[in-house]
Order: sequence, then C-alpha cells, then structure tokens
Amino acid sequence: MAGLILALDVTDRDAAMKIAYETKEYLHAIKVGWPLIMAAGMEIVDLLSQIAPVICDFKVADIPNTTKLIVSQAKKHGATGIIVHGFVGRDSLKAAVDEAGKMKVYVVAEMSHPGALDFMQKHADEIVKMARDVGAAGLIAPATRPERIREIRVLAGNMEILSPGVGAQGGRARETIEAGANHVIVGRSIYNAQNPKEAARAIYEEIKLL
Ligand code: OMP
Repeated sequence: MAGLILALDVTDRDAAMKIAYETKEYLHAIKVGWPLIMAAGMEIVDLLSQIAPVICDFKVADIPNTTKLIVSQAKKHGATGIIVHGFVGRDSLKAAVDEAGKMKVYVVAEMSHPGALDFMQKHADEIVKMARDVGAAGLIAPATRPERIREIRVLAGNMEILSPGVGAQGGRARETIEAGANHVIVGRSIYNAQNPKEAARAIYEEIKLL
C-alpha cells in the first residue's frame, strides 16, 4: 500500500508536535531533517517516534567512520530509517548499512530540484546499483521527474522508493506512485496548509489504494 511521509521541516518544537498529532492517522512515517533538529534537538526524534515511525533525513555524506557514528546516533534516538547520500561511494554506504542493523538506510539516488541535473543525474543509475549491492533498504528518487522514477524502479528491484517533490515542487502524488514509488514525501503542502490534517488526508486518499 502506498503511503504518505510527512517532511516535518518546521523550526518550532511545539508546532512540529501539533502537526504530527493532527496528521498522524494519515502518515506512514515522519521525516525529520536539519531544520527541526537544529531548532529542537535530537530529543524531537524520541518524541515524534511515539507518534509515528521517524526517518532521520541527515543526508549523510562522509567517510565511513563518521557515517557510522551518525547512523548510530539516529538509532539511539529511535529512528526507524536514515537518509544518506550515495555519491560518497561504496565504503561509506556499506558502513551505514552495517551500522544500521534493523533501521532502514535510504540512499539518495537523484534529487528532485533542478540542480540535480548539473551533476547527480549522470550518476544516479550507478548509485542505485551500488545501493542495491550493499543491501540498502531503499532509495530517494524525484517526484518531479516521474520518468526517472520509472527508470530507477527497473534498476531498484524490490528496494523501496521514497519520492519527495510532490506539491510545492510540482510533482503529483498519484503520478509518482504510478511511476513506481512506494511512498511520497510531502512537506510544505501539508505543514503550511491552513488545515494540515485535511491536506494530509487528501494526499492519503489519493494514493492509499494504489
Ligand atoms: P516539500 O518540497 O516542502 O514538500 O519538502 C520536500 C522534502 O523532501 C524536504 O524535506 C526536502 O529536504 C526533501 N527532499 C527533497 O525535496 N528532494 C530530494 O531530492 C530529497 C529530499 C529528501 O531526501 O527527503
């Protein structure tokens, strides 16, 4: 079943908790990244984990040892997933997967913004193959380019594909799932909506049977 992952990029702890509570019945997971971590500290991961599974979006891009230390911190705070960059290479990716244990490692294959065409897209397919080789659980692929999700899906086998870029960046939820993503990641269209619960419900309803 396709699911909705909330990108909770707000910079206020109470606002984050409120939106998480309001939308939780429609969420597959909550993605927490640097904006909220820097505002509220790592404890926010522990708190949100009581509401829904938390994916730490740390886009880790470092040497294997530092990668391992970061992954271990995310695990310690109860995250069920972590996002790492793929371009850093096989040894760093492997370090992430080895340290993660049951926590899922999602590898950024190709980003959703236009700048991804400058460098990233050229190597995205190789990153997908490498992520699969090292046993990563999933990939990040762009909802802004459903045709790329389709291509990445073929290379990805059974790996999960999470796709950001729905709503504010122009991608569409149904089209993203139909192209081969398992779940959509949505931020601004939900947390900036007048009624975040209703915004989350609408996306959930659009994709839940796909
Ligand atoms: P909205 O554009 O507000 O829906 O947010 C998208 C979320 O997905 C943000 O948290 C981004 O940091 C994240 N994201 C992308 O937008 N594009 C990517 O290629 C990768 C990510 C990500 O790794 O989550």
